[in-house]
Amino acid sequence: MLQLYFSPMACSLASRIALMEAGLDARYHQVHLATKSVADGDGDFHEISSKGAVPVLVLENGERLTECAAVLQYIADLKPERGLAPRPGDVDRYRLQEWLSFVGTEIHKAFLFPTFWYKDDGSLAKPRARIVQTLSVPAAHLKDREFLVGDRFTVADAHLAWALLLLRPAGVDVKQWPTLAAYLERMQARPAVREAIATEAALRKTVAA
Ligand SMILES: N[C@@H](CCC(=O)N[C@@H](CS)C(=O)NCC(=O)O)C(=O)O
Repeated sequence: MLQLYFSPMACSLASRIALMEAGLDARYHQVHLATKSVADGDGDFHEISSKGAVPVLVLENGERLTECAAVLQYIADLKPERGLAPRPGDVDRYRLQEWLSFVGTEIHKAFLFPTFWYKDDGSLAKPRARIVQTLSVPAAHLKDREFLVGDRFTVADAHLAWALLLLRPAGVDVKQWPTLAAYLERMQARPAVREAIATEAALRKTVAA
């Protein structure tokens, strides 16, 4: 069975959403990122991945895959009939990679990561200013589209929906982009997305308690 190392509401949530949208069972291992420990294992998360970051997907053959973009596409390709990624060779497959890269670098690493990991000593002013311009890109793209790529839900939507969910705790109101607010609502109305978020939000509360 596939196994996913995750931390509640971290970027690994997109992988949980993808697994659920694909209808794939997995064993989930919760990681405490601050201490790099695995809740149900022998403890040291660095023994699972030298990167010390989630997601880590353990494949059926025991290989480990990291990086949201790779993990999400791998999951999508396990169940091509679900249409979670366009087929390789289709130009939309590269559109999908374009969005996965954009979310992972321009939104996650440029804004969410520093906001959650570093103290605001003034150094967050530039990322905060830039995120407004960054988010105007998917906002414009989604003006008359339901999904990021093509006309159906893909793993790129799982990735963006996760990033948008974290805007509020990061102090940014998604409502300033009505198309993004409406998109996030649509994504959250999907049963798999709703269930994945509810599961991790509950775990997050337990961790915080
Ligand atoms: N480039 C990686 C970034 C993964 C990442 O930064 N994950 C965060 C959680 S959202 C993490 O585990 N951070 C812990 C750390 O970097 O120490 C990816 O796209 O998967």
